[in-house]
Amino acid sequence: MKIRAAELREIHLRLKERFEISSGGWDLRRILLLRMEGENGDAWSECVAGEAPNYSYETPETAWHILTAYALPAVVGREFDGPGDILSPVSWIRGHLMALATVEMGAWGLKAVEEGVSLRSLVGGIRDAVPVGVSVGLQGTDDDLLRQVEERLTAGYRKIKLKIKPGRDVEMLRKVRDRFPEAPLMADANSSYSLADAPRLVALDALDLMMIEQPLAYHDLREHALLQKRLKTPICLDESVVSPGDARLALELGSGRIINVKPGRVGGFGSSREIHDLCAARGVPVWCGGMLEAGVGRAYNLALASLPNFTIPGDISESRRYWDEDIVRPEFVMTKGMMPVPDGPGIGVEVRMDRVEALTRKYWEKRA
Ligand code: OSB
Ligand code: MG
Repeated sequence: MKIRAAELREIHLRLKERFEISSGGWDLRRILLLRMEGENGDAWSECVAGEAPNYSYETPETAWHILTAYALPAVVGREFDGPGDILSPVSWIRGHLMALATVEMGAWGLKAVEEGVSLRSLVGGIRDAVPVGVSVGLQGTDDDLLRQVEERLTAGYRKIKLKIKPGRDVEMLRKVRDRFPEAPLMADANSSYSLADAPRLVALDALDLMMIEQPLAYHDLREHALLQKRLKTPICLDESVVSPGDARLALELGSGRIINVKPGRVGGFGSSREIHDLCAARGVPVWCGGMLEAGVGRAYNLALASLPNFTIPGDISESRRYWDEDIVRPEFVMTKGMMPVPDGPGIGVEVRMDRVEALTRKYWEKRA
């Protein structure tokens, strides 16, 4: 596969409603979109770096820098076997996995286009549709939260993830549980607790949650293992796992019993598949997380979530949960909590060029 040109842009896309987590919030997404041209077609990919360095240290600025100063100049004009070696010229770069994942995933998209197959079959997916959930941000009041949960359950979502932080946890979740005794609920703390808060977290065991996501510090697998020993509820790791090696260590230490795989966080589909496989071999389920992606990133997440060990509903909600209008056609819509996985060639949805052009704030390109 030869990369003949790369085109990077930053688009601004307003969320329908603010999304808030323990460490900050999003109103507007500033999304980097990459288009790579091969000899036989082109493919789009999306960078998931958030606007502030709260979830990860990466931002649109750092990703733009890594992509335009290093990664894209190193791949344009060169020949590769495929997605597995596309990052080999920049293997010396430390970190910046969200930036690099944009290129790696784009190579999967391009390979699918050039071979005339769907991304889903190229990556080894086995499902036509996947069960999906929704992530509900912190709300101003508990009544607002109850209304949100009701609306999402009525829409058919099969897992409701509630963001928590110290002071907005046990009592708030108990109200939701009392109102919806049977609902598939989980909580995500985004690293806002310490081991000293263990009693608060142990109190969550009474609420029949599917899991508690990333309660402790993003770099601390040891403390997650100590906490898991005290909790009945499974811990699910998000921020703490950025590589297959982290996943292996986490499972060996007992830091959690479930892993949320976000391909952007771990550097692309190659390491996502490795994490998927090593979890499958140990009987540990995984699910596909989200980073408030627009339609391009969502198409990649869906393809990944069609792999066999993605058995828990992912944070892959419908386009209309995020945007007034998505950047792809058709938009992502679910039926009874199941989202069809596109099966056309490549990512299986069309990028709406008119809309992308209108939303573009910054542009860069390089041709061989
Ligand atoms: O922790 O999973 C998270 C969004 C931005 C940053 C971190 C997270 C999230 C979500 C949103 O929970 C999931 C989605 O894309 O719907
Ligand atoms: Mg999370």
